[in-house]
Amino acid sequence: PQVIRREDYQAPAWLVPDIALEFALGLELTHVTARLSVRRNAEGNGGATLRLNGDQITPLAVRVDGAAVNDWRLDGPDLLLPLTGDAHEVEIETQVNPAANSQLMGLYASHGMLCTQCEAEGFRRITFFPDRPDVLSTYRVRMSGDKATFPVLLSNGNCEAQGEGADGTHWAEWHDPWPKPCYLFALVAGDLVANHDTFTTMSGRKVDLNIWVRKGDEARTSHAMDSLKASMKWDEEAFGREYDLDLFNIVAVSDFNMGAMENKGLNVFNTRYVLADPETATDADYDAIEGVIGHEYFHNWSGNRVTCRDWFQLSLKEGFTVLRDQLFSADMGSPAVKRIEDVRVLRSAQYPEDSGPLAHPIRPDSYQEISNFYTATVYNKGAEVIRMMRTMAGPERFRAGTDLYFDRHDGEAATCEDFVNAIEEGAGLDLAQFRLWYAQAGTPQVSASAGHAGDSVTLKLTQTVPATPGQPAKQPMPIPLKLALFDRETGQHNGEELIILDKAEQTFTFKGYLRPPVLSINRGFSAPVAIDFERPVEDLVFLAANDDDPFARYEAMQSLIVRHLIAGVGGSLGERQRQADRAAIAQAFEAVLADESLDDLMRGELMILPAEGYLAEQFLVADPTAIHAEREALKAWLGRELKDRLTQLHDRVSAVPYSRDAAARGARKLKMQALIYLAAGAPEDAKRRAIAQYRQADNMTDRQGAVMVLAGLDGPERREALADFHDRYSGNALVLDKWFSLQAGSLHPDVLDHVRALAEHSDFTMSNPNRVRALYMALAMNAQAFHAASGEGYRMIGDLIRKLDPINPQTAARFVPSLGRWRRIEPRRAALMRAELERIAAEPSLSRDVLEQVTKSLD
Ligand code: HT7
Ligand code: ZN
Repeated sequence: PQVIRREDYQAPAWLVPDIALEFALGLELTHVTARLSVRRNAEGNGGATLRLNGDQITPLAVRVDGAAVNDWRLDGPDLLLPLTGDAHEVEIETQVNPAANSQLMGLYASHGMLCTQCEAEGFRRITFFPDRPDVLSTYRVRMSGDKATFPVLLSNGNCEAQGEGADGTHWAEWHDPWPKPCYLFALVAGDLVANHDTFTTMSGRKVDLNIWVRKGDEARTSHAMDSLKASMKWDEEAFGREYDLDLFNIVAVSDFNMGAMENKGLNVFNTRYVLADPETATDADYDAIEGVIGHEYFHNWSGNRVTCRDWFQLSLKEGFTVLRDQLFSADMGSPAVKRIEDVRVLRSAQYPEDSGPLAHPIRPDSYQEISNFYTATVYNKGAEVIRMMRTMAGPERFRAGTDLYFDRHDGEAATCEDFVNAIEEGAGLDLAQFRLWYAQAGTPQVSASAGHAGDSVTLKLTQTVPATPGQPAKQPMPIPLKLALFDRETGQHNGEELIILDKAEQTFTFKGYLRPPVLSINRGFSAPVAIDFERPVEDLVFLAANDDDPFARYEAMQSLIVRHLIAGVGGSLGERQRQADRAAIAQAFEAVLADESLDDLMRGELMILPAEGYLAEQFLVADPTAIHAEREALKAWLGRELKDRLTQLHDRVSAVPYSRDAAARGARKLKMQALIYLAAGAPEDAKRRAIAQYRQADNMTDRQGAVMVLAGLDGPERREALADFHDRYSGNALVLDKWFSLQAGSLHPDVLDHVRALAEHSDFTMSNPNRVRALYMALAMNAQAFHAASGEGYRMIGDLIRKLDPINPQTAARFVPSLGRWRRIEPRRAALMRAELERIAAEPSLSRDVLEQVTKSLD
C-alpha cells in the first residue's frame, strides 16, 4: 500500500483559481461538467503535465481551451493531461450514479435527495481535480433537475439566478465569492423544508439562516437554530470572528458517515445533530446538537477562511475548532461539568489510542488512508494541546495570538507550525520545546512525590512519555500543571499556582506551610497527562469534599474509586482493606449527596463511576471480565449501602417538572444515577421505580433512562418496555437507533443473543451508518459482552467489519481499534482477538481503510 509522508510535501504544480461546475441531476445518473481555469504555480516545481485526481470515475470528454483532446491518459485513478502553456481552460465531463454510492463519499443519494461529502477526498469521486486542500478556487455551480424530485437546489455561497427548464425541470446558479479547497464544496438537491431565521452580525449585516429538513421534521429544528444563533454571537464576542456571507444553510441528512460537515455556507449534518424535541431527544442529545452546530459554524474561520496546507495539518483546524466548541459549550452551560465531560471523552477515547497500535501524534507523520486519522487524538488531544497554550498565556494573550493567526493567514492554507508561530508571537510565549506536543505520540506519565520539612514543601515530579509505534524514545515535554496546597485544618489554600514541568525530573519548593498540606494537582486538567501520586486515602476524601476546583474534586473522587478497583482486580485487596475503602467511598458519596453548595448537574457528575475502558488503561495487561465484575460489585454495594439515600434522592428529583433549565436537567441526571445504583444493589426496587418512571415519562431522558435499567434486568417488564418503546417510535429513525443501542449496550447476560437477533430485525440495515453504529458500536463498547470468554463478541465485530467493508469502508474501519487492543488484554482473549484480525486480513480485497487499520493492529 502507498504511504503518504508529511516530509514529502510539495507545493502544487498547477493552481485552479476558478472552477465552474454544471450538474444535470438524477438519482441514478448525474452528469457533471467541470470547467477549470488552471495556472502553472510559480512556487511549484512540477512539469508540463497536469495531474487531476479521480476515484472510480472515467472522463467522458476532455477539452483544453475549447478543443477536444485525446492525449490525456489515466494513471491509476488519476487523469494526466499534458499542457503546453502556463494557463489554460480545461473542461472535463464525467458521470456518476449517486444511488449506487454506498460509501457516502462524493455525490450520493439519501432518501430521495442528493447530497455531497467531499472531506477529505470525496471531490475526486465527482470530477477530476487536484484534490488537495492547498488548491483554493472560487466556485460557480449551475445545477438542473426534475423540479418535483428536487424542488430545493443548494450549493455554497449565494444563489444568483434560478429558473424553469423544459419538461418539468428547473435550475439554479450559485456563486461562492470566497476561494476554497474542493473538500469544502457541497451540493444538495431534494424535497426539503426550511426553518428560516435571521442573524444580525456585529457590523450590522443581516444573514439569512435556514435549517433544511425533510417535511414533518421542521418542528424539531428550533434547538439547532437557537444553537446556531448563539454560536454566531459567541464567535464574535469570544474570538472577534464575524460571519462573511449573507446566507447560511444547514441541511440534515440521515445517511452520513460522521457528525456533520462544515462546507462553506452550506453545512451538511447528520440528522442526529439537528433534530430534537423533548419527547425524542435526551438532554445529552440537546447538548451534543449545541456542540456540533457550534463546531461546524466555528470552522467558518478555523478551517474555511484559514484552511490546512495538507491533511497532516488536520489538527490545525480540528483541534482548534474542538477547543472553540468546548469553550462555547462551557459558556452556554456549566463550565465545570463541561470540563469533566471533555476529560471523560479524552480518557475513554483518546488514551486508548495513545497506548495502542494505532497511536499517532496530533500531527501524524504518515498515513495510508486519511479517513483513518479523524481520531480522538487529532481532535480531542489536539484541543488539549491548544488549551495548554491558552493556560500558559492566559485568555487575553491567547486571544492576541489567535487574532494574529487569523489576520496573518486569512485566505491561506496554513500549517500547525504557522499556528504555533502566531501564538508564540501574539501571546508572547516561548513554544520552542512545546512543539514536541505536535510530534510525539503517547500520554505522558507524571509521577509525583511530596515531602515536608520546617515550613517547606518539596514536590518532586518526573515525566516519561511511553514508546509508541515508530517512536521508541521520547523527549520531555513542557507540562503546565495548575496546583494548590490546602491546609487540612482550615480547608483553605493560598491561591492556585501554575508550574511548568519541562524536564525528565524536577523539584519544586513551596514555602510557608507549617503543616504538611494536601496537594491538589493538575487542577482543571491543565495538562493531558496521567498522574501517579501515592497518597493517603484521607487526602482524597478531603479533596473530594473540599477542593474548590470542581474538576479536582471530581478527580479526587475518581482516584479514590480507581485505586480501590485496581487493587480489587489485581487481587491485592484484603477483606479489611476492602471494607475500609468502601467506607471511604461511601463517605465521599454521602458528602456529595448532602453538599448543598453543589448543583444537581455537578452532583450527578461526581456520582459517575470511572468507565471500564479507563480502568483497563491502568493495567499493562487487563482482564476486562475482572474489571467489570469488580466495578459492578462496588456499584451494587453502594446501591445497598446508600439505598435509603438513593430512594429519597429519586423521589426528590422525580418531583421536578420537565424543563430545559439547569435545575431540571440536573434532576434528570440524578434520577438516572440513582436508578443505576439501585438497579445494581436493589434490583426489585429499581425495577418498580423504572416502570413507574417509564409510564410517567414526558421526555426522552427519563424514558430512555428507565428502559436502560429495565433492559439490563430480567423479566417480562423488560420485554414489555422494549416493545412499547419500539412501537411508540417506530417511524423515528433516531429513536430506533436508541432502541438498538440500549439492548446492545445493556448489562443483560444474553446481550450477544440479543444482538444476533437485532441484526436480523427488519429495522436493521447495513446501509445506514447511524444504525450500524447504534447496534455494533454499543456492542464493541460493552466490555462484558464484547469480551465474552467464548470470543463470540470478537467474532461478531469481525464479521461486521468483513461484511460492511465493501459497503462503507470508512465506517467499517472505525470498528477495527476495538479488536486492535489485543496486546493490552489477558493472553487467552488476546489470542482470540488477534485471530479475528487475521481472519479480516485474509479477506481478498480489503479497502485501504480497513487494511491500514488491521495491518497496523497486527504488527
Ligand atoms: N470536518 C468534518 C470531517 C468529516 C469527515 C471526514 C471524513 C469522512 C466524512 C466526514 N464527514 C465530516 C467534520 C468536522 O470535524 O467538523
Ligand atoms: Zn471539525
